[in-house]
Amino acid sequence: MTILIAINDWDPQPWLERLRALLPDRAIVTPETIADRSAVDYALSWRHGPGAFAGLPNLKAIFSLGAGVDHLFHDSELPDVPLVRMVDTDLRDRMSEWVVLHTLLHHRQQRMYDWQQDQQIWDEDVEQPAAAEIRVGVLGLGVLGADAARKLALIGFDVAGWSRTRRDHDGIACFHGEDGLDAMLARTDILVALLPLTPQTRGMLNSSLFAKLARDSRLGGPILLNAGRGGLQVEADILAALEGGVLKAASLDVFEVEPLPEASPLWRHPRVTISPHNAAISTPDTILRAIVDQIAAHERGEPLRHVVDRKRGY
Ligand code: NDP
Ligand code: OXD
Repeated sequence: MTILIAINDWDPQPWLERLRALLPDRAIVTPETIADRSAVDYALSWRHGPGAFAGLPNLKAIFSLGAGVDHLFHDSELPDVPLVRMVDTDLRDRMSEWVVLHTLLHHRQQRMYDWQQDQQIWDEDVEQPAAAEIRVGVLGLGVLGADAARKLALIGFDVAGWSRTRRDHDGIACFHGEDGLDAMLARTDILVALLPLTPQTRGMLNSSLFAKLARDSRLGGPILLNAGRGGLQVEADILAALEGGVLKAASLDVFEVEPLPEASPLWRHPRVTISPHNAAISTPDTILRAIVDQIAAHERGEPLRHVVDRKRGY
């Protein structure tokens, strides 16, 4: 059995080393070292180059090294085999940490206190609303969104979530479909985007959506958190909304173009907090263990789990 691993934008070396350690009896190849294309059974990808998986007659499945699979669809020669996305507790917990961190950063007005510290200002009189007074709306109630929503609710926030199909989660006000979106936005002070990038979701974080957010936030205006995908957001609209008071602040982990170009005004915007697409990083050990387990189960005749629905795009 040969496994082909194709990685762009991340250092492939730790992945190769870990995979070889986990599967010492298997041939592990890259697009550059592949010798016999007919020997490849499984392929692992993070933003693989177009055509990297073409002409593999015995390929059984392609595994994404991340939860998102939009990167796979950039390849017009993607073979017609099952695509498996990453579902992993480590990835899930890391994402929830980012969401909780940034929700609290805005809720507790930490950027303002950073500024006050810099200015040596001691001001105890700034209003601190309780978590229960802050309405958080999570776009996407999948593996990551549902966990983040649950953890925010545990802290005490008034949490709602939105999905494509109906979902029910205790303690979360659940909305779905197009009608459900407007209803959720109207009761949202902090909007958290954890949607996959699909033709339906591309560009949806735009001026028209921001205008539907609640205007009576105890935080002084709506706040956007996006750790889903940069393609969900229209950055010119975010900047205009910040300037026009439609948004109060934003925390962004993902961008239309990554790395975020030096010239982007987002870098220096005083009310934008940036992280470099690392809200939930994939670590070779946990991710590859999950994939190796799936391959072993598949070889025993068990069905693959977390298979992507190509029509839905996630
Ligand atoms: P899931 O597939 O488990 O969940 C996706 C959720 O989005 C589901 O609730 C789904 O609805 C909903 N959804 C999809 N399309 C629509 C739509 N058109 N309208 C309404 N709801 C929609 O994905 P995960 O939770 O595992 O991951 C979400 C995304 O997070 C990934 O696709 C990836 O882009 C991003 N990500 C970012 C990382 C980072 O470091 N920044 C790390 C990992 C992931 P339904 O429940 O009805 O299917
Ligand atoms: C992912 C990511 O999709 O890291 O897992 O963006």
